[in-house]
Amino acid sequence: MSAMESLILQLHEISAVKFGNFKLKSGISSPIYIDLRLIISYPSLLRQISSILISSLPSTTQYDTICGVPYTALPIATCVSVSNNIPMLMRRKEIKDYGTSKAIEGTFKPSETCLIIEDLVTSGASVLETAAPLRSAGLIVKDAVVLIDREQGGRENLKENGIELHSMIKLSEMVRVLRQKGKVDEEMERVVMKFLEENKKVGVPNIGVKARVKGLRYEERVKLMKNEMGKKLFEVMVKKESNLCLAADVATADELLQIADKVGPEICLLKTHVDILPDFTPDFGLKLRAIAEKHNFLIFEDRKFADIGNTVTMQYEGGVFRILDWADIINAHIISGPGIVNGLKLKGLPRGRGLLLLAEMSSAGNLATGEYTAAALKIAEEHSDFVIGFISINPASWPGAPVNPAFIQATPGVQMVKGGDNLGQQYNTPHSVIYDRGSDIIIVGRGIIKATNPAEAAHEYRHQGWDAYLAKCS
Ligand code: 5BU
Repeated sequence: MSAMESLILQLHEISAVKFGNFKLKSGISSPIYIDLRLIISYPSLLRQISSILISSLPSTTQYDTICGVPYTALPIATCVSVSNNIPMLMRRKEIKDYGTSKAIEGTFKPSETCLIIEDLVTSGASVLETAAPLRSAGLIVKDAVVLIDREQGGRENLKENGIELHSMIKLSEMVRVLRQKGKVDEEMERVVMKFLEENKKVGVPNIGVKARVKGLRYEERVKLMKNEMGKKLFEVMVKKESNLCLAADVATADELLQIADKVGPEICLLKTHVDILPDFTPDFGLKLRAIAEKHNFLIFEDRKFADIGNTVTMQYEGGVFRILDWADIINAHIISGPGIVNGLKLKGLPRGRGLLLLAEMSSAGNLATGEYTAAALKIAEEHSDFVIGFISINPASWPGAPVNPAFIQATPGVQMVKGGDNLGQQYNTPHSVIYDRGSDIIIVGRGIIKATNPAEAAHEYRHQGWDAYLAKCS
């Protein structure tokens, strides 16, 4: 008899597997019920489960720590931790409002990988509930291992959220073994198999509408950021209590320098479209940098590079604008593939610059969605020495959200009232962008530059953006 068969028989023996008619948490009636809470009363069984759980993982699975899904998987995770000498973390179901009020207990380093351990997966919702606070604390969650997979959509739901499910026992296999060993009759096997066939896909409640996760403060996130310019941006944000970026789309370079000086105290970042300035001169960069230094903000040229690696190196460094000389941060589309990042990095990294990838856009009908957005995230992870984050619209809705908090999310399409212009721009409010959509920086253009008093308007946007950030962290 294989170890797995023996385990299945023991689970049946202790009545952790029952046949009959049971109402599940999701509301549906099931002919089979599994209660793994019982295993703590059988230490030798718990020990067997823990050792098979780890040995059943593919050898390529990497993890630095493990975390059990509360409550049933906590003793399993503890046992795995102790017998394999793997550090463990614990996720609080209820966050205390005194003391440290941490969602995750235990020590870990940012960017470490955490393996989730679960007893039973149906839709995968509980695994996702545990993955969310781990991810927002900066841990990478890519795999979950489960004792029993009920084969009701959990694997697929988790995959959509960037988690691969490894299961020791599939429910159908379990029933087959119990039938072979004479523990259930043919009729019950048929009923259970029919039930599994008919209930293959159980939707995750609220999938897409992710539970709100307390945001990590910028002071913590700066420690996760690899790129020096990205670190500097977080530091400026903290120092100035500002997550406001001005989109300085004014008519002339002169006007730009004037508004930069007026609005400078309110912003962490100033965004330019240098190719719209008719009076651009080679000393523009120097002048803007002097104002940036005076008011302590960074400069972001919204160039949206999109060509092959070799071409963008020249566009970045050369031409009339010589963007590399004066822009702290630039951005790029990923339509041409990761070569564009390599090209820009070649020039930008030695100069201490940072790159934002366009993962989403604000305009109606744009094509930067779904797999495109996911590809941007993947490229960013692979180039986190240079990529500091994303231009995004609703990162809280991305598969696998919350997105790695090492990355900064900057969102255009922001005004005090939801709406749009007549050329497809779509606006959301500072609060909804920062609090609901999980962004970090609001990028505001016409909301400020067309205001009667731009400095006053910027002051108001800064307050709204910062208050939403504070609310998100509390
Ligand atoms: P507005 O005046 O607040 O609508 O200006 C928005 C700015 O952000 C403007 O400079 C755009 O070029 C920029 N932008 C955007 O609106 N939407 C996007 O998806 C991207 C950039 Br990327």
